[in-house]
Amino acid sequence: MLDIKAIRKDFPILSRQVYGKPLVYLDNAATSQKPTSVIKALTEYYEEYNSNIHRGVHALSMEATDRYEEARQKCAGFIGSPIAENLIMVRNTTEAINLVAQSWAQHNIGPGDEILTTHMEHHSNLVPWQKVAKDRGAELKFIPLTSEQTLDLSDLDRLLTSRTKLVALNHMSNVLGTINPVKELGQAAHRVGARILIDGAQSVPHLKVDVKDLDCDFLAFSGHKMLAPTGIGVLYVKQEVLEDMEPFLRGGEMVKQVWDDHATWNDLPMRFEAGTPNIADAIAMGAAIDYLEALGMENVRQHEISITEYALNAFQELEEVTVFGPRDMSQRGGIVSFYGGDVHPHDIGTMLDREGIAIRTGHHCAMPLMNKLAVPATARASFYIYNTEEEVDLLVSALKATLRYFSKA
Ligand code: C6P
Repeated sequence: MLDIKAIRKDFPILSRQVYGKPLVYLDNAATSQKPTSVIKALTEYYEEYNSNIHRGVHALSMEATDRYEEARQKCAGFIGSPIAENLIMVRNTTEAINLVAQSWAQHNIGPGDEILTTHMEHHSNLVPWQKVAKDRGAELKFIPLTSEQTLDLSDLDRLLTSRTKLVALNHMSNVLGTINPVKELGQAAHRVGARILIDGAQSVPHLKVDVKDLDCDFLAFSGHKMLAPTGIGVLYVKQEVLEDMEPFLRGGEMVKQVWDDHATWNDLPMRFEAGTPNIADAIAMGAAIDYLEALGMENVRQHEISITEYALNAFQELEEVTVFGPRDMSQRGGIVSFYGGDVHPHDIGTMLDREGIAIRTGHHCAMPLMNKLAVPATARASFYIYNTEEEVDLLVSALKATLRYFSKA
């Protein structure tokens, strides 16, 4: 069990007010808030040992290098990778997926090959594959959705064939909260000789994700959704695949030797980290992982199951509201997207904001999914370790007042 009261004290921003009301922050799927320990890790770096890494012989540089590599180790431990060198530090999930598209897919996917994805992807895990398919003469295929907005795998044998070279899907949908069976899909992909990329942007912050257990080829995630600063993320790549990848960006740090007309590549993972990396934010991500590990990811998940169930029950009172995603909590995370009848999600978001309640509204960078759901946009509340049932009550009563207001308008 999480001690939510104690946790809330670690997040300075949670004590601020918005329009004179206590902040109710329910936009965690967009980005999470940061605890004091993460903010402190950032200031400590700049105040005490700011310097470039992997190239200095002076004390500050060696200290910063050690802390940066320690952060990589912590990220590796967090996702169950026995080897830290299999992790490439990037800016975010989007960059991680683009790295795979450029460095692996452009060289391993050819004419007539297929990439299998789903109708519930964030644009970050769709648009790069559209480009690969176009450049390489390959075809994009989609696993359809069931009426409960889970993946419909009934036709998987037809969709996944010897032509499939990559299965790319999210572990948890940022709109529906649906948790996808990525382990089973990985096994199915491997049976036909395909690789699997898991977009872990919404799962790694909220569930125990273990790359060995999932046996995935690629896992991408962002620090900013899991208590770390913006501008830092991770791409995990299975060893045998990593060795087969071309560099992404070219320049300093990623080379071993350079001549006038050619160069050789540095060891892994530096080969994929050209230029000065985001040192401060990587170190602060290490602090974020320490924080989550101390809570225990099982406890994080349990808390989110409990608060999401509470929210789903409370939403049943709102007859005019459609809630998306599966009802079974074993198949969903702490994301509740909804559509309030005749009231546009942006109006709902604006009215809730006046009550100090931060939710996200819009297409959530998942336009093809909006088309499937036949809505222009949704409103979305998303929970994390510091959210309480009282905050869900505030959300529901503000939502009731909003719907009442618009029904009179
Ligand atoms: N979703 C949301 O509000 P970046 O922006 O690169 O850190 O993450 C991209 C991304 C990729 N996949 C999934 C499943 C995601 O949810 C996101 C980010 C945020 O839903 C911002 S659009």
